[in-house]
Amino acid sequence: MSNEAICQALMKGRAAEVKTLVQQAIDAGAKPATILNEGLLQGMGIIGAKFKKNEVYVPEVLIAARAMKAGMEILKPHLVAAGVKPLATAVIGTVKGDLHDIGKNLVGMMLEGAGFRVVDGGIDVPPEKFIELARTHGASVIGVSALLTTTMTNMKLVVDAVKESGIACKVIIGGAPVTQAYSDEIGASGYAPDAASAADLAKKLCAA
Ligand code: B1M
Repeated sequence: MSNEAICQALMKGRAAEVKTLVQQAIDAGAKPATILNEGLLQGMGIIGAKFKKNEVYVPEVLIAARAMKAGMEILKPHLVAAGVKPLATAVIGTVKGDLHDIGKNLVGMMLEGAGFRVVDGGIDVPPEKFIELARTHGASVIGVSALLTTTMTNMKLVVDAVKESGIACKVIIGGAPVTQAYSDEIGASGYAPDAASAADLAKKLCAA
């Protein structure tokens, strides 16, 4: 019951309520992993699915993600104490030369909502920084965003750098000018049209 309440409050973006409900669930002896999976991740998963179908929009996703963050602040120490590990680590960033970060941030939130640990490299990220972050943090996935037709070509440099480095890391790409055909052309592991699909794709690639 309390996980359902957490899920509903998260979907409505009620950060303070999510915090209180998570604390109450912990005090009542609920397992941290259950609160995470059946409360927070469940709610974020539903928001992601609705976002894909255009049933909710960017502002709703942002406030739901903020509520998720608020709940995670309370839950994180309990997850660590219980030895609950994230699904995998994803490094994200906007490609070199590109300063747009709103879509990239959404991708990060959806990945976190799907259970990933996210390392955000920020904007204007050169290929060697993606590699360094992936190595340092043991990432399984690198997510690259591009919003400009003039910078999307730099995505190939990231794909090539990953191949040359020998790290076992999938590269997924996205952003307004990016297409599946472009992903195929540059040899990326996959393309996603929106942030929720990016999280689904990352999960699929990590499971494979
Ligand atoms: Co810029 N800009 N901008 N801009 N800007 C666009 C992209 C543009 C289409 C506007 C236009 O002309 N109509 C145009 C690009 C044209 C082109 O290349 N074909 C453009 C331009 C030209 C420029 C400048 C060159 C303008 C100038 O200075 N002359 C300049 C470039 C700066 C640079 O990057 N070097 C520039 C600057 C800026 C601002 C700084 C002012 C600002 C960015 C602020 C910021 O990001 N913090 C800005 C903005 C806001 C935009 C528009 C208006 C909105 C972009 C956005 O945030 N959309 C944009 C026009 C538009 O798109 N309508 C435009 C919302 C966001 C949620 O969508 O990022 O597409 P998006 O993310 C989507 C999907 O693409 C996907 O998921 C999200 C949805 O779920 N997705 C991924 C994104 N990353 C993904 C990664 C994945 C998977 C999916 O896997 C890893």
